Amino acid sequence: MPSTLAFDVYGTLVDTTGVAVQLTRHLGDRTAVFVALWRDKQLEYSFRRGLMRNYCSFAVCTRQALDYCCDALGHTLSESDKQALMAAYARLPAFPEVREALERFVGSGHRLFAFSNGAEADVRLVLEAAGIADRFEGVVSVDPIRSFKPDPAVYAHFLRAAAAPAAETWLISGNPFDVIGARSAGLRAAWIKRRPDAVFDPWELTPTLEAPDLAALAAHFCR
Ligand code: LAC
Repeated sequence: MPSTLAFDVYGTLVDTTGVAVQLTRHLGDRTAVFVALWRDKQLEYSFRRGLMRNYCSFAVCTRQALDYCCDALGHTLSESDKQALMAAYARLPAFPEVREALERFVGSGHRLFAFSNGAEADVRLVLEAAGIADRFEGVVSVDPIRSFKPDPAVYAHFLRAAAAPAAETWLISGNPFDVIGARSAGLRAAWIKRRPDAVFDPWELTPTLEAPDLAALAAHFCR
């Protein structure tokens, strides 16, 4: 039965650790620590702004998190270095299996959407740079709601924007907080467990499905 599939973008379709290539020049063997803190802070800022009802775009969360990491880890980067890093964030690479897997989902009649904290124009640029924009029927951003995942309002916004019933809609995400948010809002959700040692939050809400990557998930959805 064809479903409506809401693909999370950062950490699910594109690899946020792709910025490491750019950062290694500046940070050497401390790159991995910086990249992980940058991602954690970016998400923390989005959660806090959602709770505070003090919305700024996800790009602002990303940039402020970058500034935080430089201060916290004692790295001085020039404004042009920071702008180059932000530009790299707009050109993150797709995970290797993504393109082919998306093709399989489309070929099986599923409706595919990108559903992200990122503003629509930013998400479109990332998908185009990764060469996967043409796979999606649409891009749904949290931006019109002026809040972030996992606010239930943004999952409700997705269902309205895609004109899809919750019972036939799946969130597909590599981010456990996103999967839990979607489950809490009444959607089904698949967790893409990209690292064997990744831990899912031990809450009462669990993924409907789990797969190591999108190719494995496509094998389940496209029999
Ligand atoms: C997104 C973040 C959660 O794309 O990765 O929505």
